[in-house]
Amino acid sequence: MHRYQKSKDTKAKLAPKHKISYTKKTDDATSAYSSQALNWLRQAEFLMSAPKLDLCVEDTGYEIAFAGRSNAGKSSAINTLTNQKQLARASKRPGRTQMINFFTLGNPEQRLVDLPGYGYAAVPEEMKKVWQKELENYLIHRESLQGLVLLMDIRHPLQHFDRMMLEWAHARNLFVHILLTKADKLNRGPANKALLEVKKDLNQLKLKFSIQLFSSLDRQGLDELAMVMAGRLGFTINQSDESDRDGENDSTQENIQELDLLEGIDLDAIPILGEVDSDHPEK
Ligand SMILES: Nc1nc2c(ncn2[C@@H]2O[C@H](COP(=O)(O)OP(=O)(O)OP(=O)(O)O)[C@@H](O)[C@H]2O)c(=O)[nH]1
Ligand SMILES: [Mg+2]
Repeated sequence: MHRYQKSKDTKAKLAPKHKISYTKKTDDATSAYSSQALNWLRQAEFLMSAPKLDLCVEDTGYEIAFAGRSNAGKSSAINTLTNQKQLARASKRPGRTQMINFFTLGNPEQRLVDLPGYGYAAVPEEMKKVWQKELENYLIHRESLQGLVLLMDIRHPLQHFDRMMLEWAHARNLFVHILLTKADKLNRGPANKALLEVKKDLNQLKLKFSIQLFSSLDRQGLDELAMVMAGRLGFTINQSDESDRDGENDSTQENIQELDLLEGIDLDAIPILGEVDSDHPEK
C-alpha cells in the first residue's frame, strides 16, 4: 500500500468521534434572528391613516405594504406579526380597511402599510372606483415602497387582481412575498399541494416572488414572515439595542442600501388595474 494512502481502518480511526453539525449552528442563528425580528416588530405603532396618496406620511425611508383581496387577512396578519390584537382593524365584514394605514417599527423610516382590499363587490360602484384609483396611485408613485406582502386566501389563490398586482410589482421592480393565508382551513397535504401549484403557476409566468403558508389563527409561518420583513427593511440585531433605535445606525443604513431600490422604473410598462373582480371568496 502506498504510504500516503490510508486504509479504511485508519480513516475510521481518524474520523471525528462525534458528527459535527453545521446545520445546528445555522438553525440557532436563524432562530435568534427571527426572535429578535419578532421583538422588533412588536414595537409597531400606528402612525396615521390617509384616504389618498397626497395625504400620506412623507415619502421618505422604507415601507412594505400588505396587499390583497378584501378579506384575505391583511389586517389580521399585521396584528399577528406585531403581536398586537387591534393594531390594524380586522373584521368579518369584507371592506373593513378603507384607508392607507401606516405603522412605524420603532423608527419612522421603517414602516408597514395596511392597504384597503381590492375586489370587494358590495361597495357602491363610485366608492370602488375612488379606492381603486387611490390604491393605484399609491402603488405607482410611492417611492418609499420597497415591496409587497401579497396575501391570498389559500382556497382562492391567483385571482385576476392578484395576477395584476404581481405584474405591476414586477414592472416596478418591487419584491413580492406571497402569503397563502388561512392555511388552517386546509390539512397539511392539501395546503402544501396548493403551495406547489401556485409556485408552478408563477414560475411559468417568470415573475420573481417568494411564497409561504400562513395562518393568523394558529400563527403558522410567523417566523418566516418576520425574517422576510426584517431582511427587507434592513433590520439588524444591533437595532434591537435601545441606543441604536434612532435611525442613525450605520449598519442598518448599509443593509437598507442593499435592498432592491427603485431604479430604472419604466412607468409606462406598469399595467393599469382593470375592472374590479367581483366574485368574493367568502360570499
Ligand atoms: N381561519 C382564519 N381566519 C382568518 C385568518 N386571518 C384572518 N381571518 C379572518 O378573515 C376575516 C378577514 O380578516 P381581515 O384581516 O380583516 O382581512 P383584510 O384582508 O384586512 O380585509 P379588508 O380590510 O376588507 O381588505 C376576519 O374574520 C378574520 O378573523 C386566518 O389565518 N385563519
Ligand atoms: Mg383590512
